[in-house]
Amino acid sequence: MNGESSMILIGIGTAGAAIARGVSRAFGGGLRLVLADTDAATGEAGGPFTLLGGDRLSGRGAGGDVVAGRLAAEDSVKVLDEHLDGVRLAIIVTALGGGTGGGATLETAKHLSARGVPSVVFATTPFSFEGEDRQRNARGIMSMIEDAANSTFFLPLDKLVDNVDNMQEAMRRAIDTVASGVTLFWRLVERPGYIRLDTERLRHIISGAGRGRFAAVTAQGQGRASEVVDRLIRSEMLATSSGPVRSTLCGILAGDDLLLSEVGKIADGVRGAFAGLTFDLATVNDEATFSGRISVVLMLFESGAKAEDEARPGSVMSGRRRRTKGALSSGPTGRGRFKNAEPTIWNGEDLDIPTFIRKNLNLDF
Ligand SMILES: Nc1nc2c(ncn2[C@@H]2O[C@H](COP(=O)(O)OP(=O)(O)OP(=O)(O)O)[C@@H](O)[C@H]2O)c(=O)[nH]1
Ligand SMILES: [Mg+2]
Repeated sequence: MNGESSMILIGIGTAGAAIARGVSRAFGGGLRLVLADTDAATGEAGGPFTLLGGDRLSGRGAGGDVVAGRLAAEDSVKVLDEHLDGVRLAIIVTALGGGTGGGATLETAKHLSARGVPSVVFATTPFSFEGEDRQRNARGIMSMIEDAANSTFFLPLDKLVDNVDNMQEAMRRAIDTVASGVTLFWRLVERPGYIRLDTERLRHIISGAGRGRFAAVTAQGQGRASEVVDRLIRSEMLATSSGPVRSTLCGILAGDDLLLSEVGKIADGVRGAFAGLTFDLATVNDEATFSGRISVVLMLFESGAKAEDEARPGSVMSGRRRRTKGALSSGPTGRGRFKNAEPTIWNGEDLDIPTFIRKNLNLDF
């Protein structure tokens, strides 16, 4: 674990902790990590662990009861504080549907906000085959989490794992997808590439971003820049719209061979298809991991940046977000005809999966 990092990954609930553990492994342990669950068994699977609601639930989990998960976290969320020294950005990873993932994520995001630590939540939502109760659990808590956190990405498992009703595959996909989003934030904050996004600007984007959608695609070889744009336009993950696009954050992760013409092609293609009111572009250079390949992480946010007074350093991450849904946007275009397109498989590999996961590489920071 890297105690110097200003970013922490918090995995909440049983599946949330498993996803966070997988993401952390993809980083070769270079990420601050804490896992929190009401189920003591989660702690036995490894990683720094905090038991929530010990007195109330005796380490047996919330049994699918969101209220129990919330109360458990209310009792004990402060125990996370010992992990928060020097933290400037918290990424919460969870799986909605059970009691802890939803309830404890809400309380954790509120607690972080009270401490002035911005939070980005990546949360899977249940498969439809899991049934109405779990869907209801998830739906009931989503907007509350959205209000408490600075940015939220809800990732429907049905879409993450199209045509595969297998939990192992779902877990792998969830890990890969969240890992690519976490990679972008981590690198932008700690090791930016030659097109930098000022850290204050990043904090500003995150602070008022609201609900977002994101997708990550990877391609290599000649034409890789056009290919990533094509595949982003086709991405089911970006097509789930509950509101117009307000701001767009595009991160290009690549090795030393990244050409400026490729950056231009990707920026133009993405801007053309997913125009929002603001468009931010950044590159992350990592020769060891991305050599020969380009990975593009695209985040579309439906709310705007905060009002300027809320965006001042020192106040940027506290206070309530100004809701700007429905405001000015040209919205996403051009996905309709690609809606049912298959993912591109190259040499037997699904290039949607981040390289460092497919190649089982550790990111060495
Ligand atoms: N990707 C993936 N998702 C899973 C897996 N197991 C459960 N989930 C998802 O995670 C959701 C939440 O389940 P859990 O993590 O067991 O619930 P919890 O947050 O621990 O809550 P309680 O057990 O009620 O305390 C489920 O509704 C599923 O959608 C898995 O093996 N892989
Ligand atoms: Mg559980």
